[in-house]
Amino acid sequence: MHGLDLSYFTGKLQAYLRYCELPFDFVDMDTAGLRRAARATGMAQMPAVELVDGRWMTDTTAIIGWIEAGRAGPEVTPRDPVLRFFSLLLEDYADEWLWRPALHYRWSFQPDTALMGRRIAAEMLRDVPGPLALRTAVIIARQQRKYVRGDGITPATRDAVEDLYRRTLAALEAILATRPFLLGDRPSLADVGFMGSMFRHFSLDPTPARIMRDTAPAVFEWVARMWNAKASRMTGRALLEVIPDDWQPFLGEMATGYLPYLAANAEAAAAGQATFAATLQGVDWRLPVNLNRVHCLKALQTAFTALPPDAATAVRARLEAAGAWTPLWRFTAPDIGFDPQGRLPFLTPETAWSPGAAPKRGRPTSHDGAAR
Ligand SMILES: N[C@@H](CCC(=O)N[C@@H](CS)C(=O)NCC(=O)O)C(=O)O
Repeated sequence: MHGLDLSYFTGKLQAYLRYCELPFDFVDMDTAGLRRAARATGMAQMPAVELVDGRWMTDTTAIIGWIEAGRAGPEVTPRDPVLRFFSLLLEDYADEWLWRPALHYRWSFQPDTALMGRRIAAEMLRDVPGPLALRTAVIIARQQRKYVRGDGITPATRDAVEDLYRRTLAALEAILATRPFLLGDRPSLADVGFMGSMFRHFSLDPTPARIMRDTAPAVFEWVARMWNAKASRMTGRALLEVIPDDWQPFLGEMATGYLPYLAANAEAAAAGQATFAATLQGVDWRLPVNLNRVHCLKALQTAFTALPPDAATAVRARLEAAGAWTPLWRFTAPDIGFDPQGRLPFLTPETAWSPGAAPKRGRPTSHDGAAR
């Protein structure tokens, strides 16, 4: 696995592979390593997985999906189609909707910015010439431009970003007071999804880590429990058979925040816009169009459409009760030409985008906007 010891999605995939006890070598990316991964997968993002047969994989959700489909039995994906749908939904929500607060805490608070700027400069940018202090300043400026100011975070929206983190901790804390993992006595895809933000960002960056230690010690403990979990020690332990009521706070956030955001983002992408305005949970935002998240909406809509009839009825009823059904379908995700042959996680520069799709400069790594 090529990645970085401080990266959101690298940490998520490491936690999954460790849990499944799939052996891998970890290669710390430098800028040449990122370019090499981009040449192999068509995506300048981490982590990237280089298999022993020479094939490369990108995108943690797709990588986990491919591994789960190829094993004797899935390790974290529930077999029941209703639970599977909601686990995918929660994984996607955790991946994408907690990204903004995770990046905000890392790049808006001085101690976090100084520490992580220096670490990225010394680790990822170790093959870039120039003094460490200059490399640190360059990476801090880039991250703040892209992931703070460029992702709609202003004095007017900042409280909403921080409130989302605190509400998420409170919801997780309540769940973990009653059981060791989010869907029962062993980890599921939902736990893997939340490891992205909770592990490498919120439990380790100084400012959010202090909030976690002070207000959500059970979440702090769960992060370590997930990191140390091994599937071979879980025999006999079960997942719940229905979506628990204590997932309701997340479904509520999806109904009022994440899914309306995905719909507005997809609509703006279809109109060819670079940014869009949206009012979410009473807060006015100006946000960059994110093509990766058009793909996320499409994947969720496709996952629903593929459900067997009984499961579709049950999923719809639960989404309607949470107010999440209407925003899920408010806008049908347009075809943006990403992965036209359905090859994920085995993308290459030739297959990642259909010819004539998004302008080259706007093709996302993953969290890039469409046209910055
Ligand atoms: N959807 C992708 C997201 C990967 C991703 O966004 N990785 C981040 C680091 S955690 C990245 O490479 N960002 C590139 C950048 O900041 O330019 C996945 O699940 O693997």
